[in-house]
Amino acid sequence: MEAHYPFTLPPLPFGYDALLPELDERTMHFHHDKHFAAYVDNLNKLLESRPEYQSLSLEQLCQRWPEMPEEVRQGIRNNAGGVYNHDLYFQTLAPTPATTPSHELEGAIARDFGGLSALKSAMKTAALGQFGSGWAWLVSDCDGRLAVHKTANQDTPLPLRPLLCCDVWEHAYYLQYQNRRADYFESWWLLVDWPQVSQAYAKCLSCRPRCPQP
Ligand code: MN3
Repeated sequence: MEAHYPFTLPPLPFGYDALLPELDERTMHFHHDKHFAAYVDNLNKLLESRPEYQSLSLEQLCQRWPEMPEEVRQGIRNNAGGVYNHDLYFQTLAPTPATTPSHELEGAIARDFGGLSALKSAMKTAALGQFGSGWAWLVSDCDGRLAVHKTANQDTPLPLRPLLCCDVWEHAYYLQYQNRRADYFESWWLLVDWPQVSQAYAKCLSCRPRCPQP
């Protein structure tokens, strides 16, 4: 999301029932229209009286909160992150059956993890190992090397390039899966929009600033 203040809620890129049976309509409605929308509204409210930050992009807001005054710092951190993370989350879900990664991404996954099933295991370990609310991520560095990370709350892995994320806040699955985060993860994995993730990786390779060489 390249946008600036005022941010708008991107529409869900498919119908609310399009991800059944893996994610149900009620979960999608609350997650997108209530939770995601609240992050957008709260971020706009925080920025309303802060013209000095209104020209910052979402990615800049996600990375520059540590230098902001205390009264807005935590709010910007939580809500800019909430907008950024949910934007990627909904963009990288697709109605089943999902296809496979591009040749280029598949090669990078084989090189950096040993294959798609090893990547899935690493993502699952991150998703299940995140204590409390947070996210599991597939990221690329500026040289195209892939890694899996987890973040707490609404923190992002920026400036690493996020390619794919699994929301492990209870609001992402509790209505349908209750406490069964592992079952939700398995369902989420079936919904990954690999063409979208591959496109993000290709973009990352084409405009990367090279990592500083040691
Ligand atoms: Mn969420």
